[in-house]
Amino acid sequence: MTTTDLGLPAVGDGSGLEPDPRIYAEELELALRNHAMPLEGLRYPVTPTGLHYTLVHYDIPLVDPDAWQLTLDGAVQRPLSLSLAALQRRPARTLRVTLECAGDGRALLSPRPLSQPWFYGAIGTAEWTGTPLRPLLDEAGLGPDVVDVLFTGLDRGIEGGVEQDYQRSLPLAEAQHDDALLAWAMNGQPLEPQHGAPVRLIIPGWYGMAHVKWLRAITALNEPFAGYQNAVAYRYSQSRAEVGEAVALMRVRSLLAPPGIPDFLTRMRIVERGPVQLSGQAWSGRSPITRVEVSTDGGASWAPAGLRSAEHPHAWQAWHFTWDAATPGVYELLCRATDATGAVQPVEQAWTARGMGNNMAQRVRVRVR
Ligand SMILES: Nc1nc2c(c(=O)[nH]1)N[C@H]1C(S)=C(S)[C@@H](COP(=O)(O)O)O[C@H]1N2
Ligand SMILES: [Mo]
Repeated sequence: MTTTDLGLPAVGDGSGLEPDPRIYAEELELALRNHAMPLEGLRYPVTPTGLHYTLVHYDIPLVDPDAWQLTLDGAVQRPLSLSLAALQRRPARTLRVTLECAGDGRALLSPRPLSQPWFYGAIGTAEWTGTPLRPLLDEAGLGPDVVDVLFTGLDRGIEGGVEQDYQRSLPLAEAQHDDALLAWAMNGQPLEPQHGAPVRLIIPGWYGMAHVKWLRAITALNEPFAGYQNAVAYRYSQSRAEVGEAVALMRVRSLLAPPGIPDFLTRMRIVERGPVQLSGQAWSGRSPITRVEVSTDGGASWAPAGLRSAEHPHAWQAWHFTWDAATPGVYELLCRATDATGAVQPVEQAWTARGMGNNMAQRVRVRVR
């Protein structure tokens, strides 16, 4: 039997041992450090910064912005070193981008992979301001054999028994994407410590793990990066031993803003009979949302919702639906989105060993009174 970093049984390791269906104290501790967006945050087109989810693998580093330097080196002709002031003198852009943690929904899986136990809401949308990455790569002069660009954070820890700086690479074409930004502001304010101050990468469309925070180095590589976060942690596989496919772009997904009022402990929603206005958001990595459907009978039947067009191509799209809740009783509501590639959210979640890319249709229990 193998164990996780916490000394708890690892899921899907072939040992046949399943974790306790109850949440472990270690998972609760992670959940308190890394908060989700309360789902009422779906009512805002741009998530207020304090409501945006956060995920930090190790510790939030203490960084002096005046002493901070970003290096750009590796397989380049002219290595660069930039201060924050130098970076901020460069052309700036602001992009509205939805970020989602690839592990969102992990705690709904059975057996439950042991990690940050997200249920819903590892999600948020912000206006990110920074300078485009591509001109910097051009200035440094990428070598002819570059295939990957590696982003290194100032945070360090141990994961899967491996001591490491937090590092993620992007394939060259993604690092050269027009909308890849080195961002120093979120919603018009300097980045807060938990969101990567003073500078983080924003790579629209990718799950959260690619948006490296507390950036200290960018390194052009002639070989694909084989570090832990790329090669081991963020994979779709049926066991921890299996390498599987790399986690990359956000899968199509939608969420429902909580209707009515909640019961404090169970979070069951209570609404009055009659027409109920339902609304939410829908998004997909690099593809606009073309359809959102709502079910008010546990998935037996579906009806189309109204959908806002994708004015901000990297941000979620609002949807709305009027439910005629004529008869008192308990109902299960679902919403599911379809994107322009034809990808649809599943109603049942396919299980993976690390609990990544969980995009099944959300279920919300509502009592009509
Ligand atoms: N340096 C560094 N960058 C990081 C992480 C981290 O732990 N260290 N976590 C990643 C993960 S898994 C996610 S989901 C996003 C979360 O970004 P947020 O906390 O600003 O929402 O940051 C990513 N960038
Ligand atoms: Mo994440």
